[in-house]
Amino acid sequence: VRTGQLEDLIQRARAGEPRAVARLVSIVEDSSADVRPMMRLLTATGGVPARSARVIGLTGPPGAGKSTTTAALIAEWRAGGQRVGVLAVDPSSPFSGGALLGDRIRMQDHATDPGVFIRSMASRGHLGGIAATTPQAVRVLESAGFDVVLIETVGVGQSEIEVASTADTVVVLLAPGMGDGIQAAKAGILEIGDVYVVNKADRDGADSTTRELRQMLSMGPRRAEDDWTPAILRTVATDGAGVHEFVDVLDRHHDWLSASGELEKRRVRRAAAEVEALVLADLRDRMGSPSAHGDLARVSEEVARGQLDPFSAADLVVSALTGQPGG
Ligand SMILES: Nc1nc2c(ncn2[C@@H]2O[C@H](COP(=O)(O)OP(=O)(O)OP(=O)(O)O)[C@@H](O)[C@H]2O)c(=O)[nH]1
Ligand SMILES: [Mg+2]
Repeated sequence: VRTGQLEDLIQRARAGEPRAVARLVSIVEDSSADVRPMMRLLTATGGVPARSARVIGLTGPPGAGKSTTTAALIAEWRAGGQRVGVLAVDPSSPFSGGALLGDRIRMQDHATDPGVFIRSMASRGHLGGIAATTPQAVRVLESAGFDVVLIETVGVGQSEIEVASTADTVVVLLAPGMGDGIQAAKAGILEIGDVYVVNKADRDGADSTTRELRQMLSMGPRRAEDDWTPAILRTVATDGAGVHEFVDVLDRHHDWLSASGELEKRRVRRAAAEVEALVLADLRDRMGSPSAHGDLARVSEEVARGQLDPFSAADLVVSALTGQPGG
């Protein structure tokens, strides 16, 4: 794609043309060479403003009802006239589409609404991994004028924490009867949530899951008086019960973020993580070059023979990679 075509795409995306938005998100997802000029253009033309979109991360165990909840949230936001972008990020799969087909089916009510953009993304193996690609996709949606961007990701492993922390507001969604749901969700998840949702409240065990959750959260670090206290809600995503209250809590959290200055802090922190991921990806990339391999082979022999210590060897390789003195 030439610069002129990129500019044209960006303009059409801003005008709300779904196909142009889809093209731009694909450029991010494919880590194509166009991603650099695109990000430059988006920034230069004020396309990534002081961030007008609210970014909400939704994570939780497989099958807890994240996609059903997302579909219910979309309905609420659309009723309020907001444009909604959804990124369903599958951290475990190098392929997009297949594994998340269920999501498309669940959200298909919204598939023909031009005010809704839904994309399943797989990011493993991409430049900078999830930590870099997700925020870039968010930037595209923001510059295309979406009011809310929701990132859904399965809570397995460490990656969901990475993805969730791309968001302004992090929602952890649990369901009863998932085999010690909260234990399984690990302590890590109990530290990242601004809002906790016990979905499938129509099922047995919702009470005890809520109780267990409240107890575990109360054991967390003491909070300052004006700090946000994580909210706990119950929903039945399949029939919409509790979803209205959920939207209210998300609004309250957004207000708190803005008023407390936390919004700005989180965004700077996120930008730092995004840039760091790109730096590391760049170094890893350079490490793959023949000359870096040559350097590595040379110093490795010296390290193996006891002629060079491994730290000095690493410094030599790093300085060759970056053209700067390492260490
Ligand atoms: N009874 C009941 N079933 C629900 C509720 N919410 C979702 N489900 C069902 O639970 C199943 C999983 O829902 P999904 O929305 O796909 O869950 P998910 O968390 O997105 O799943 P993954 O993306 O695969 O991790 C579906 O069969 C839903 O219909 C609920 O509140 N009550
Ligand atoms: Mg899902």
